[in-house]
Amino acid sequence: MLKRKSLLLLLIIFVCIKGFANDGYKLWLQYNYIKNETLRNTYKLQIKNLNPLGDSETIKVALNELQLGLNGMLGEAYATNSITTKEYNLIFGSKTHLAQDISIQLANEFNQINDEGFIIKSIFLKGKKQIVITAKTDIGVLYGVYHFLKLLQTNTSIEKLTIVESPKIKVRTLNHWDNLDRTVERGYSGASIWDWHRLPDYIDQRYIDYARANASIGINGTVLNNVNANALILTPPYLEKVKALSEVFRPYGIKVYLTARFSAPIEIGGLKTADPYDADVIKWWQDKAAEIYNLIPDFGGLLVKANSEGQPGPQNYDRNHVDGANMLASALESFGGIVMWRAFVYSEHDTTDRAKQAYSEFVPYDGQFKDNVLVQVKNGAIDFQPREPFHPMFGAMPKTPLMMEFQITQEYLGFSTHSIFLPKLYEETLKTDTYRKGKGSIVAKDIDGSLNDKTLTGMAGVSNIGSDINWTGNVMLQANWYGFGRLAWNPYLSSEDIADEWLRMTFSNEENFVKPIKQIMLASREAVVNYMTPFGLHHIMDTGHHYGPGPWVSNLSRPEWNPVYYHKADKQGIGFNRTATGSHATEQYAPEVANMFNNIETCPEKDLLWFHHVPWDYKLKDGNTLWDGMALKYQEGVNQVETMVKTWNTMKPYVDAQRFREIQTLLNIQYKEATWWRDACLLYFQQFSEKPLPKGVEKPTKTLEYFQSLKFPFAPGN
Ligand code: BDP
Repeated sequence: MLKRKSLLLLLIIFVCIKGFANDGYKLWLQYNYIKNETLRNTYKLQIKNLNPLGDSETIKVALNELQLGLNGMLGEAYATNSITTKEYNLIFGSKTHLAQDISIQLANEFNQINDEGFIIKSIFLKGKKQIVITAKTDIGVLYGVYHFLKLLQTNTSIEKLTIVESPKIKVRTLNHWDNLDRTVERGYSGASIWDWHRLPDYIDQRYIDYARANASIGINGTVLNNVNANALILTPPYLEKVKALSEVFRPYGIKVYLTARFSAPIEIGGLKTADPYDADVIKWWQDKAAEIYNLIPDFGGLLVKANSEGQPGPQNYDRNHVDGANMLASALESFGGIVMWRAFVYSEHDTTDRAKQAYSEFVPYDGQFKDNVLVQVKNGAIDFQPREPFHPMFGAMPKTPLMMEFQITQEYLGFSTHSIFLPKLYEETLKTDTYRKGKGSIVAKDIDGSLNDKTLTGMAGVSNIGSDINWTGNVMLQANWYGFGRLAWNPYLSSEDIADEWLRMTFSNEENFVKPIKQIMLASREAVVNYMTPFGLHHIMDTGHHYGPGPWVSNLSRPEWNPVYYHKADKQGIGFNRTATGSHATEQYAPEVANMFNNIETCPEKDLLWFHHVPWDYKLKDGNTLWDGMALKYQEGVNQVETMVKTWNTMKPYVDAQRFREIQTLLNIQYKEATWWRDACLLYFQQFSEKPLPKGVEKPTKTLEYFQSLKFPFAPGN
């Protein structure tokens, strides 16, 4: 028996070393065999025995993960044993199960953690060295176990450990824009992973691996369905399916949430109205909540898109956002549920400036929402562009919990073909100063509640996950799922550290690999801004599907759906005047910020055309005219992708054949599409600037008419 086991292990090791096909399914939980013998032996010396405390489902999950990880990385078959027999135990369990002589040693650390936090500490017990992973709850222990495995995955010393960690944000969710027919709105990684038809009976292994991946980065909630909601999800057959998923996720600390279609009482309840003041409607939601909690006692709550892009909402009945949100919040509150009410609203009747509408509609309601309501705000005021200034709502509602909404799926950033490292974008928003309470009032402080002592806090990421074998359509984009989770745990982390650990866990610890690839990842966000929307340009993607350039589009029924509305290029110049001489959008920021944006001299050049209509021959800081500078930026973006391609091409020795080739192919496509963006945009804007391309910018090889003729009737995600 033992012999067979060791043979199997040898085989696994052989496969790992030889680098057989790796399809990316294992994400950052690769647990590759540690080839460096010295390091491996140091780890083995310090981990002899696994000692789980307690036998909850979560502790079983933690044990399984440790065995999977340690067996893979150290090539040992780890068993469990009782604590005192040997030294170098790895003890893991919650505080209630700890022996007194251990918990006494950790009293100080326990004071520093919250319910989801954890402690990893090297201690001495009866003169023998031990490592303890503990927490106030079993979920905390599981988070600690993943952190411990990460130490080994990133080849970090475990000699003298004192790690004390707690999440800084409470609600850390993925938002799946998944439909019940398994299409995914703005999804570029295949179909929905939720196999609704075969649920509740068939539990796909994917659900378990999805939960593992999320728990490993601290994501504790998942909204299963699209914000453009279908009321059917709230009917009994679907709730049974949701219940089945909740049971898979529970041991991993992940709660399920659903989106609520505001008109559900009419559509599935047979009522005549969905008016939040109507007694029958109120009762209908209360009964629905009771029905859900009866099936799923730890159900997280509801996410609502109301009165936005055609979705029904309280305004259909002359009520407001507070009326709608509070009605649902009342139904959920006795069960501990929350309402995440989205601030993504803009109306076709307001022709002034779409960027101003969410702030105008929501800020006056500050302090009126119930305690279990979060207002979920996109990072910028328009819509998930490659770059947007931070949303003016951040910091502006001191009495209302604002939940950050980032997009992980790349609706406006080239879909899943473009390898863009998004934590760089997230970090930029989180670290920006709102000046709402003086200097240092950065967005992250509003999100984690510290700016105004908010206790309910949250961050949501619109998922990029689908049925593709590698989950995200491109292995490089797994980093965005990973990075989102890490920032939801701690919004002060640096994107550089996130890239570093992700690369080591996903691919290799070889410095010759990590260093150059980290560099291209960190540059990739600026690259996409450069080749798509430099200097604050935005929303000039082709229409509907948002794939490829379409700055010329001007024929859509709603003005603010047309790219021309956003860039406003004419013979004089280009850009949207949002200053005091324009739409006045800058007034929605704190005075320090408003003044900075208002003045063309102090407005950061990265946001120039977001706030100003600028003459073509305006002198930029580097002495170039705006036209030349813009053209050079487009070229720079293309050059940056070329560097990405070239750098990746030299990485063959460090990456298994399959992932190497897939990423290489995708980067080549990205290069092609970056040149497409450059050529199409420059040819189009040149009609207005009437100036030649400056030296250093390659001549387009096709005509503007050619680019305008391109059609993509079946582009995914639309
Ligand atoms: C936009 C998408 C649309 C979403 C909407 C939203 O184009 O598909 O439904 O955001 O966030 O970016 O509700």
